Amino acid sequence: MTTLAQYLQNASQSKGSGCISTQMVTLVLAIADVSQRISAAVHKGALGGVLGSADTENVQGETQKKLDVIANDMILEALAKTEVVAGMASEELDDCSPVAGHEDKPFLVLFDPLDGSSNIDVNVSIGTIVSVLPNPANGPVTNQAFLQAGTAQLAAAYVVYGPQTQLVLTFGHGVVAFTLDRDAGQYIQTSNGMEIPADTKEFAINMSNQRHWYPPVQRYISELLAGKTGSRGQDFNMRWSASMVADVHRVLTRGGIFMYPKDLRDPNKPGKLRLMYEANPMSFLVEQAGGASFDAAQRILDIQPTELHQRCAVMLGSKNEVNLVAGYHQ
Ligand code: P6P
Repeated sequence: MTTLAQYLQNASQSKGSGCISTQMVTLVLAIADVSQRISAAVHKGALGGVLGSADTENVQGETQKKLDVIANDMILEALAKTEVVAGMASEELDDCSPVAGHEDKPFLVLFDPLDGSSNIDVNVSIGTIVSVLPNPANGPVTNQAFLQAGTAQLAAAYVVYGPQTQLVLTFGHGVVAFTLDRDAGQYIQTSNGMEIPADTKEFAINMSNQRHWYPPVQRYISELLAGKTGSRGQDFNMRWSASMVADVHRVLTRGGIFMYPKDLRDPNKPGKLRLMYEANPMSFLVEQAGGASFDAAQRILDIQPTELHQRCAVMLGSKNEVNLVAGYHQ
């Protein structure tokens, strides 16, 4: 039974390329610790008086849930205390949040504190998504410092608050998973190398948007729906949790393709999901597990960001399916 602390300690002492710094150990332990407190608040639900709307809006113009704001503030406070973070950016904050006096610290951290928060009040799995970038450390921390391609990430993680609370993590040398032992207050390693099968029979997309999709997605999904009677010659199954963390965790666990494509509802909007703290960390994890992740034209991790909260289309998961639908876009 390896605890997260033991795993990180071993990784910091490994001689190979998988070695991580002691500062990264400090950061990940702080993320794990605050996620345990978020998990406790999530699982208390109505009994903790934390459900419902905060009656405020975030930069996306979305109504914030009380737990969104609580989780956001908990993470900002916890990571500032690590003294290894120069600044943070969050879905819930208009601009980045520099850590005063720490502009020379090694990490920039971006996060979606509680993704899928529309599910909070109906007791469906939600999660925290985290992306770690190097701090350029060339002066004060501004939004510009965060605008690095996904390939620059030093680490990516999510915590899914579901029947179990699980932490899934990569430093670029494979994907490991830990399950929270609530009694012991410890994350225990439960996977030493998550791998996404190259093929799948399961797809995840919000079918209510079907009439708005562009032709390549129309074609791809109609082939899946045709099943045995169509060109694919096999039946497919559909899942849609309306929680990216829950859907991506299923893909990492048993394969699948997850899609949130750009559509005709707003041709100026490249998609719904955010690049910096949703698509990039999830794409890093998916690629590290042997999957693929594209927007419509390119590998998501290669996108050069221009805005902190920019959105992108997402097609990620089992690489043979992602490559097939990406090919339809060419
Ligand atoms: P829709 C949650 O709001 C989220 O950002 C992702 O977690 C999820 O995959 C998607 O939006 C759900 O979107 O349009 O189906 O509600």
